[in-house]
Order: sequence, then structure tokens, then C-alpha cells
Amino acid sequence: NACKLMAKQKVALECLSYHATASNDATEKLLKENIPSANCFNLYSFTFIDFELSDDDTCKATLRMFLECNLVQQFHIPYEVLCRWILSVKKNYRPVKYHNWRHALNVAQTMFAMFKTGKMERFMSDLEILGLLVACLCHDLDHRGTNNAFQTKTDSPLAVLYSTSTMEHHHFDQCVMILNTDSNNIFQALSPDDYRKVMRIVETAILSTDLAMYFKKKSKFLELIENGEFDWQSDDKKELLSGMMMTACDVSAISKPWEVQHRIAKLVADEFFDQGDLEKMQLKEQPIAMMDRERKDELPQMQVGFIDVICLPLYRVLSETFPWVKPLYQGTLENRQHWQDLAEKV
Ligand code: 5BB
Ligand code: ZN
Repeated sequence: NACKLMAKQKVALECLSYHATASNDATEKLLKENIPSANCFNLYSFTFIDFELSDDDTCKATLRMFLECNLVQQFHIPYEVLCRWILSVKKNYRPVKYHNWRHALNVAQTMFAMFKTGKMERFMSDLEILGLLVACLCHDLDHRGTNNAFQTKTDSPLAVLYSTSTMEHHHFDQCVMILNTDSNNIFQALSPDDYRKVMRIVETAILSTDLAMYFKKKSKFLELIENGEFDWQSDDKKELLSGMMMTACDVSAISKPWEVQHRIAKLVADEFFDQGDLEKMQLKEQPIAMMDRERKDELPQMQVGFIDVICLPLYRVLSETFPWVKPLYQGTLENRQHWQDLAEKV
């Protein structure tokens, strides 16, 4: 326990230089801006792309999703607090190649599209919609571009603090920290009961973005589906469904139009290679193929594996149960063909 306290202090010190809440000036500026329509940003589409958006636009698109879900009115979120919170969340992502603010925005947008175009909001209460959108935006906060295994191998203070789902626990901690910072609490008007509920939704959703958790939950989820389960009302079934939705959104870059998927896969690979370099230099270790830039020729084959083992099975079962999310499955299937073609060329 003394050990954990020390680790906690180290993490806090490390983050101190990083953590900052949004400035009043930036908040004022966003507050006064006109927020373009959802269609302007293509928010209802599974082929949403952030490449053309400025940083300001990404904040406006985020605001638009909250407005479009009626969350501001429903939960009496002071508009200024929402603006400050969005800017603070953005600020607490690091400029790593893939796990940055743009990734968080894309994950939240896929969740939004699943609710609306995928017609899944009917299975969710307003509080769950609020919790899941917040979870998507916060699910990779303060990511350092290295995975859980790396934290363990390097004995990072984070790994001392949390031995499993190390980074995911940290992402949730960062999320709580922002909410608890002055004038960033978008949940301030909620009743104590709703407050507890929404925090629990956010926590389980963020923790379920650990791929290890996904594999644990997947079999339970499949069992329910195979038993012809169409009643998603109970709390544990909701939790299971929410977890599957979080993973579906987290990997949804795999379903984007080919040029987009190709470009994003390069970013993912570059971040993995950077970790591989650290392992070679700091740990004098041979990184796994995925993180070894000497083996970048194997990337297409790895993407096919990723698609076959994780993405397609998940999108298949989701679209069998919720037919309107089929575009995620279709897009992934098309990209599988492209990666397969590239894999055969080498
Ligand atoms: C993933 C699990 N890992 C422990 C071992 C490797 N695999 S993998 O073989 O499926 C794999 C996935 C191998 C290479 C990959 O990318 C090479 C560029 C990927 C991969 N992962 N490809 C992607 O396009 C994306 Br997006 C990802 C997701 C990376 C973040 C992992 C978080 C998963 C949350 C459920
Ligand atoms: Zn993520």
C-alpha cells in the first residue's frame, strides 16, 4: 500500500506538468462561436472523417453531438461548462501519432452514428447516452503511445498502481480529475443518484476498451445472442452491450473508406514502431512483429489478422442483432480485400 501511494504520487507529479484545464479565453471564444449543423460535419455517417477539420472544428463537432442528443437541455449542463470541459479533455490528450484527441473524437462520432443512424439509442436511456459519449471522448486520456505490456515491462508507476488494465484505469482517473476541476463538471446538475450511475457507466465503458476485457465479455455476449436475447434492459446486459459498442467504436477506423483506413493504419503502425524502438533501446529487447519497423512488410497480413480475429466477428454479431450498423461490417469487409491484395503482393 505504501508502494501504491508512492506510485500515485509519481503519476501525479508526472501529470502535473501536463494536466491543465482550458483557459477562460479559449472557453469564451468557443462559447461565442456559431455551431454548424450535424450535416455540415457529416456526423450521422459511418464514413465521418476528421482530416479536414481544424482543431476548433473538432470542438464544435463535439458540441454538436451533445446538442443533437439533447443532453444539454436534458441534464442542465451549463453551456460554458461544457465548452470548458471539451477544451480540457482535448488538452489532456498528448500529441502521439494515433492515440490522440482525433482518435477520441472519431470514437465518439462512431458512437453517435451507432445511436442515430444505427438506431441503437432506443436501447439506451438518456443517462447511458450521456455516459457513453463522455466515455468515448475520455477513453484514451493521457495515452503515451505505449501499451499495458510496456508499462509492466518498464515498471512504470502506472503499472505499480494498476496491475491489470493499467492504462485504462489511468484514462478513467484522468477523466475523473478533469470533471473534478473547477468549472469542468458537466455532471454538476445531476442528482446524487444519477451522478453515481453515470460515473459507473463511464468507468465500466472505459475499462472495457482494454482488449483483454473485450475477449472476456465477448463469449458472454455471444451466449446471450445465441439464446435469442432481445431484451437489453437489465443492468448487466446493458453493461455487456455497452462494452461491445465501445470496442466497436474504438476499432472503427478499420471500417472507413480504403484511403482513410490506409492512412490511419500507417499512424497506428508508426506509434507501435515508436514503442518497438523504445524496447530495443531501453530494454535491449526484440519487439514483437507488430512493433518492429524492420518487419513493416508484414503489416498488410497483420491487418487481415486483426480484421478476422477482432473486427469482423464483432461487427458481424452486432449487425445481425442491430441491422442498421451493417455499414461497419461492410466497410471492414471491403478493407479486408484491399489488405489481402497487398499481402499477396509481397
Ligand atoms: C492485436 C492485439 N495485440 C495484443 C497483438 C496484435 N494484435 S493484432 O494482430 O490483431 C494487430 C492489430 C496487429 C497489428 C495491428 O496494426 C498494425 C498497424 C493491429 C491494429 N490494431 N490495427 C489497427 O488498425 C488498429 Br485501429 C488496431 C487497434 C490498436 C489499438 C488496440 C486497442 C484495441 C481496443 C479493443
Ligand atoms: Zn482508443
